[in-house]
Amino acid sequence: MTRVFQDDLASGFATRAVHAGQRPDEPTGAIMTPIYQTSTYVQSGLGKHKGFEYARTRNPTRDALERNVAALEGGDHGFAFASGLAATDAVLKLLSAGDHVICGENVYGGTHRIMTHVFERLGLTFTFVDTRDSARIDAASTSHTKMVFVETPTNPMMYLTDLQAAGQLARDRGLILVVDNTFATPCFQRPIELGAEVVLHSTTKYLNGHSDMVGGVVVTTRDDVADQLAFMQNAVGAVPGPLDCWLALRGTKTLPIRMERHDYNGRRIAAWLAQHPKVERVYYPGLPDHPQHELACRQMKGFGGMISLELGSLAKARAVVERTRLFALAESLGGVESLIGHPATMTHATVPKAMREEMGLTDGLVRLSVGIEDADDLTADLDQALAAS
Ligand code: P1T
Repeated sequence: MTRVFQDDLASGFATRAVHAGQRPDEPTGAIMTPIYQTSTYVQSGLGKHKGFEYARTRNPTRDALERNVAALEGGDHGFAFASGLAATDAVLKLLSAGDHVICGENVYGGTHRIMTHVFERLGLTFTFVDTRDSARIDAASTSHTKMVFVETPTNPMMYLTDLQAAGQLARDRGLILVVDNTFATPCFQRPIELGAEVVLHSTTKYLNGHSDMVGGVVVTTRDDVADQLAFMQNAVGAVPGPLDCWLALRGTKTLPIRMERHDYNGRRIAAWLAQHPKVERVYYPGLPDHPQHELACRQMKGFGGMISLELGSLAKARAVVERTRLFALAESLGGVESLIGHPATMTHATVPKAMREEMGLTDGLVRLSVGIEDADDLTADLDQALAAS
C-alpha cells in the first residue's frame, strides 16, 4: 500500500505537483524517479527484502506516482491501475454480490458498460439517476445501497453534482461516495475536501496530459478501503508498467500550468461558440448561462477544456467532426493537443439510445477537448468546419 509522505501535504498545489511522492534516488541522487523496469527484486534471505518482492505487488516508480496523485487530491493512499476502467473495476470490487450502487446517469460510456455488462452479471445492482438533483440520490437509496458513484463534470454533458450535498448524504447513510475527477482534475476540484472518500481518475487524460499512455488511479482517505484496494491491486493484477507510471508522473509535474491554459482556451472557445449562429447550445460550466454555473463557481477553481455543443443533427455533427484540421477526430481527451469527438457513436455508443437521449446526449452532440494551442487558431479551425455544417 502506498501512503502519502505527510510532509508533502504542507506545500502548495504546484509544489506538490512537481515534488510530492518523489525524493532523489538513494543510490545515485538521480533527481527524476528512475523507471524501475524490473519484474522482481533479490531477497537477501527468506523473508528478508527491502519492501519490494514482486512488481505486481509494488514498484518504486509506481509508488512515486501513487503518492504524488494522492497528495494532489489531499488523500492518504494512492493506487495506480492499468487504465481508468481498471481503476473503476477495483473500486467496484470493494462490493459484493447483492450490494446496490447509485450511479450518475451520465458517466463515461465504458463506466456504464462495466457496471451493466460485467458487474450486474456478477450480482451487483445499479440505479442510474440524474445526480444534478441530490435528492434523487436519497430517493434511490435502499437497504442494500453501499456506494454512490458520480462524475462531475460529466462526460460529455458537463452536468455537475453538488459534492458537498452528496458527501453529506453519503455520510448520513453510511455509503461510500466515489468521484471520478478525470475532467476537473485536482487542480480545479478536490472531492475529498468536499466529502468524498474515494476519488478516481483515468490518468490517460489530464494527469498524463500528453496522450502517450493509458492508466488509472484511485485515491482514498480510508485505511480500510486502502487495505482492500491494495489487496485487489495485487490479487487481480491490473497494474500499470513502470514506464507508463513514469510518463504519468512526468505529466503531473506540469498539471497546474497546463490546466491554466486549458481553462483559458476553454473559456474563450465556449464564449465564442455560444454566439455562433450554427451552434444551438453549448455545455460548459464556465458559461454564466450554464444552469449550474453558480455551483461550478463554488466547488471548482476553474472550468477546464472540455466543451460539448449541440449542432441539431447527426449530419451536421458529422460535417463538423470530419472537417476540423487542428481538432483531430479521436477518442480520449485531456492531452495538450485538441481533439473532437462524437459521443453518440464513439465514447457512449454502448449506452442505450433512450438513456442517451434522456440525458440530452443526442446524435447532434459534438465534444471538444480543447488543448493548449493558440485559441485564435482553434476558433479559426472550428469556424471553417462549422461553415460546412
Ligand atoms: O480509458 P481509460 O483510461 O480506461 O479511462 C476510462 C475513463 C474513466 N472516466 C472518465 C471520465 C473517462 O472519460 C474515461 C475514458 N474516456 C474516454 C476514453 C473518452 O474519450 O471519453
